[in-house]
Order: sequence, then C-alpha cells, then structure tokens
Amino acid sequence: MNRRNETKIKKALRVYLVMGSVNLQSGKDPVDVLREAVAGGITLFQFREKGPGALEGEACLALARRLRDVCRENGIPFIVNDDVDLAVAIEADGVHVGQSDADASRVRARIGEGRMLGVSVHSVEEARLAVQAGADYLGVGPIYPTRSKADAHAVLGIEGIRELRAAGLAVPMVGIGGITADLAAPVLAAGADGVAVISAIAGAPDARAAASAFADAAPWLRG
Ligand code: IFP
Ligand code: MG
Repeated sequence: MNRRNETKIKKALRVYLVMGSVNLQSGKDPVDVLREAVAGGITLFQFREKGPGALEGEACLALARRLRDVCRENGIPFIVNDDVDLAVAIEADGVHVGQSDADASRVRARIGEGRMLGVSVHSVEEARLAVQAGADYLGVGPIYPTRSKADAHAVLGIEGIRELRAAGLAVPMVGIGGITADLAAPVLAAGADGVAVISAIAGAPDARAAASAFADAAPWLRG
C-alpha cells in the first residue's frame, strides 16, 4: 500500500462507526441511525450484523445494500465485517476480519488491492502478521471493557496502542472497545488514528449528537 493511501485511511479512521441491526435501541431503523451518525460526523462505517437476533440471508443482504447506499451518497467508505462474499457481492469498499475469521492474506487475495482490509489485533505479534498479510489498518482492542462483543479479548487499555507504536508500527490503527466520547482523547494521544465505536453511537438516543461528541473529542484532527 502506498503512502498517499495510508494518509487517506488514517483520516477515514477518525470516527469509525461499527453497527448492525442488533446494536440499536429497539424499534429503530439502522438506515435512520446511520444517516444521523453521518450528520454527526462519522468518517467510516462497518456493517457488522452479528450476535443474537442478527439478520440472515436476504434480509441481511437487503440491509447491507441500504446502508451501503447511505455511505455512497455521503462519500463514506463502507466496510463489511467478516463476510468476504457479501463484501464482494455488494461492492463494498473493504472488509474487516478478526483473528478467528478468514486468514488475512487469503482475504486480501480475494478482495484485490482495490478494497480496504482491516484486521483485529491484540498484540505486537498479531499486528506484525496482519501487516505482512496486507492489512491496510488495524483494529486494536478492547481498549476498555465492552458488552458489544460476547467473546471479547482481555482489556488492553491505551497501553495496547502505545506498545504497537513503540514497536515501530506506523500502519493506520483505530482503538475499539468501550470507548465513549469522554474516553476518546487518551486513545488518540496514545497513537491511534481514530476511535471505533458501536454502542456509544448506535445505541445512543441521538446518534447525531453522539457522533458529533466524538468528532469534537479530537478537534485538532478535523479538516
Ligand atoms: N476492530 C474493528 C475496527 N472492527 C471489529 N469488528 C473488531 C475490531 C472486532 F473498528 F474495524 F477496527
Ligand atoms: Mg470478526
């Protein structure tokens, strides 16, 4: 990946919303919530349709398309969690995979160089392997305790970010896990290019206000 792309990706990572239909307050339409979050200033979106009650098959596909269209209308890259076939089928801008999902180098081979590849990591070792496999960015976490993921790894704290930077890893990276707007600044100060958020935006009564609180958390990164 070239440097120019890296700069673009770092900018896109600033306020990264990760969301599926199960992360919302009951009765809300994910498309409305995404529109609100876009209005509040999110810079990247990941469709993560996972957990109890998650949509499957045609319903999942239909929702993915609607969310992708909102992203396209607003110039926000649309990433799909785990499902490479879905990502390719609906021409997503990228894929995010975890350590227990498909091997990152295989995912890279399937999506080509034109799509973004994100990989979840929890250590310097995993981070190095992910970069070798072709990751464009890393998701590092959980930074703080979280309830959004049933099988979450042990909490890393902002030290998790600091260690990767201290090890010389310059790759774009985002902190994820339990990050609220009040807790975003230390994550960025530790070296993250942005923060990834599920419940603090998707589960908020006002997704627009919630997203803009994150955008305000690092005003020096705006522009
Ligand atoms: N990190 C990220 C991201 N997404 C995930 N789904 C995850 C970890 C488990 F925000 F993209 F970095
Ligand atoms: Mg995963």
